[in-house]
Amino acid sequence: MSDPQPVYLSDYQPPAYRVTHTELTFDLDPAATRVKARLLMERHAKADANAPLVLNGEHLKLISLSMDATPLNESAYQVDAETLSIANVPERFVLESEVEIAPQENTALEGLYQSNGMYCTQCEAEGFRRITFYPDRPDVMATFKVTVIGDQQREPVLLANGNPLERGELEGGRHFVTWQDPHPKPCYLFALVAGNLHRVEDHFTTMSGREVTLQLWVEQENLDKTEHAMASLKRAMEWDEQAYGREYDLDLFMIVAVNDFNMGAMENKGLNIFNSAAVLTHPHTATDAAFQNVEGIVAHEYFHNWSGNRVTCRDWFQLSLKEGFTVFRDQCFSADTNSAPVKRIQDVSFFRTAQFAEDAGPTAHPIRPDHFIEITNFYTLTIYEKGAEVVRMLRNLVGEENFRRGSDLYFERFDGQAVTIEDFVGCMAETSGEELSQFMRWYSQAGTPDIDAHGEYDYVHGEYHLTLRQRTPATPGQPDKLPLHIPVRMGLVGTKSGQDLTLTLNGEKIGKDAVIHLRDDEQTFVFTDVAEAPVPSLLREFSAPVKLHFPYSREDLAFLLTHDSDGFNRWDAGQRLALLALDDLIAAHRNSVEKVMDSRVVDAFKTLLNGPMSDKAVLAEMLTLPSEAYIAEQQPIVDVDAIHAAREFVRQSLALALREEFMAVYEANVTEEPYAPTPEQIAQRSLKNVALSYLMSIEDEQGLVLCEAQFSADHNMTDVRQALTLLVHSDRDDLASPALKSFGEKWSHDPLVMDQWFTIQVSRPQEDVLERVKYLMQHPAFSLKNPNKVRALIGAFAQNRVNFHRLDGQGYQLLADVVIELNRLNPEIAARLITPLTRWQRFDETRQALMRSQLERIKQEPLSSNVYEVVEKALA
Ligand code: 0A1
Ligand code: ZN
Repeated sequence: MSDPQPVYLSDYQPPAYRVTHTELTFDLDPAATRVKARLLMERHAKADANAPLVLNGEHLKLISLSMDATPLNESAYQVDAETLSIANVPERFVLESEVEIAPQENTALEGLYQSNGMYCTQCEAEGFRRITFYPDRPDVMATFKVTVIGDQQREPVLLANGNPLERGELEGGRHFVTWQDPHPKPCYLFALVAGNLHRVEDHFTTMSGREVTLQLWVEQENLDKTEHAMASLKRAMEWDEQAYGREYDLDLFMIVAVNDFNMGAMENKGLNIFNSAAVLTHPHTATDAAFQNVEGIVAHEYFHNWSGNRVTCRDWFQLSLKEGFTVFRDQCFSADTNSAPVKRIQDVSFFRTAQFAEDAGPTAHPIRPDHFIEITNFYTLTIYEKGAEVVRMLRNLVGEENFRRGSDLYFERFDGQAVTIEDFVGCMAETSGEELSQFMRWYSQAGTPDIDAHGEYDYVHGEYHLTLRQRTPATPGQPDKLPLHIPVRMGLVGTKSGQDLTLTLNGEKIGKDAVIHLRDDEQTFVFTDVAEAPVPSLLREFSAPVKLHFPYSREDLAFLLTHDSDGFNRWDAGQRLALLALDDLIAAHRNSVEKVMDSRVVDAFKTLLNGPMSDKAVLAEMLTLPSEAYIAEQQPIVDVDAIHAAREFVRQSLALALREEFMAVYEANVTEEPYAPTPEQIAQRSLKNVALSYLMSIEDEQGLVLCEAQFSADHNMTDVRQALTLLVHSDRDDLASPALKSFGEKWSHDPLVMDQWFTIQVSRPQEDVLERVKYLMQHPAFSLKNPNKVRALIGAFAQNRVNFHRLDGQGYQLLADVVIELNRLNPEIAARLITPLTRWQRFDETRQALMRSQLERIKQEPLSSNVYEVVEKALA
């Protein structure tokens, strides 16, 4: 708790001793679980013969310790708060220990803890050291044999990684199961679950014809919420065989749902543990977005079996090696399974809002950081999502075929090993022959590159000159940046023909849609044989994670919106057009000038609404305005009230001008079909619900009737939630209050639905939200110990921009109060929750001072290393 010190990548040393085989016995008890460990250990060939053995261990009560069956007396070893050291050890030895731990006291949810009375574990990144003394680092890989002993009544189900080997009854109503995992693994992939669980079972035949049993373990009342996750798992298994040639490698694959979990899910070998929110679905309790999220997370964890488990990370600085690659894999899977353009639009839209903000703030870090205090603070959008963007660029640079050959080589060459990002990129370089050394800078430089683009059409020579200039802003600890290798996918769209023109660069025809490579600070690309004046379509499909600035006129954007052959850029043109209009309105609001709606935006929307409805999912995205958070990202100083007012004005103007169109779209997309999470149905619902939200923005009488009817029809959660949200976010409390009440009563038994009930209420724009948050914190369904509840209520409130940023500072104060309390209970969640306060530089001086004073107040507390690291950076 005092002045925690950072670890540096440059200090990496291979372990002096490794564990070749690990045997564990757990005698479960909520207050005093006994853990016996038997470790077969040997000195690393290159290690000094006098190197002491140093094991990690925290919050452990040591009961006994012996080496090669001889008990060690107390002078032979040393124990402090974090380690156990033994000065003299032979080259090979068997170390046996017994420790006591208290799962019921564990509110940090790292190591072995209890959730709803059931035992479960979370060991990534450094949680195993709370279970037993061990070299808790990913480059120590061992086979495991684990015996779990529990009470037959309370814990009829006893699970661990691998295959069950033996089971039996013991005295005193106890029983045991022994599990064996033949695949060497680092201890962060260890898992144990014990409790009164129920299962659904299915089977999968792998490409080589092996039968795998698939089990989903849940509490009894959730048995009817497992179908979609199971179906998603089977699709993911098949996809990984086809797309990457990867087959599952055990006879059993298990997923367990737990209510108390810090993150989404965890890829423990053969025994994935999931936050119940990331696995349970039912048409009446989960929205389309939740269904899609579950599919993606189930796939993500499954894909880790190869990208993460069979081939793992040498050290935690390499985290993006497994996470960036696996996110990229799950993105491609979801794109193949659902609507590819919509998946890309949604991913990029989220990325440009949240990751860009992270990259521009005080906690900005490279995809491969070079130091950290607390690794759990680095499970970030940069490591995950930017890491995935970099893998995507790599695939586009080397081409799909070389990428597949590169990944085959990577999995084959490094199977069973703990490796680095260089090993991964090296395989891609090897199979493609590409020079990737400049590209590697993406991994070490933080910050989002700005690209200033400028184009000129030379009528006389029929040439188009495109100049691109790149600059990556300074980030903490990195004042100067080198130029990156940036692939820019592009086309030139002829203003007469409305078609992509053939691109000729340096005398060579490169197609109508091509990638140009920006490597220098500034480069000019001269396209010849350009027969008509074009509008450039740049960074198609978001080919690099950069901010692209081009001085498009509104006419250019309206043109691209209808003519660009790239669906992603059509959507982006619409967003840019809306942003230009929003800019004017924000300025008008600030200057107290009357707001006037840009007719070009109305015309563009009208064209969309009257155009072909062939891709409803994309259309729904195109009709959605940039979020307040994304608009804020574009402003030099964020004015939350002006942004909110401007966006509402645009919504209402569009609704007034296009009321008939929205009404028609709504009616054309109502269906009585039974709910299914199919791309077709999801697209219809999104379009219908976007239309409804416009109608409700003007509290249109007919819209209100439709909204109430949609709520009462109770057809599926997507429709019910949207209707309830629109009612609650409207000024019609007379309609909203009874709806909220009946919903809350109906679902009081279902924690995942109650999470939604909390979120809907605290994200409304009205001024009473702060009081509501305080009131709801006392609600019996709320608990600070449950991360989902904290996210649903407090996290959602901090995203409510007009209310969180109240000028009296009470929003900030409430968040700081919660952070201070959570710092004791669950440091990992506490550290994540601070994020909105760390962005103080983006606001006006009054708010800056208020936000900083709350950070200072947090800093006065005795802090966990997690919270300490974030607050230090935020105030630096
Ligand atoms: N590896 C998991 C994410 C995860 C990380 C840390 C956790 O606890 C501290 C839990 C899960 C994934 O990528 O899904
Ligand atoms: Zn992951």
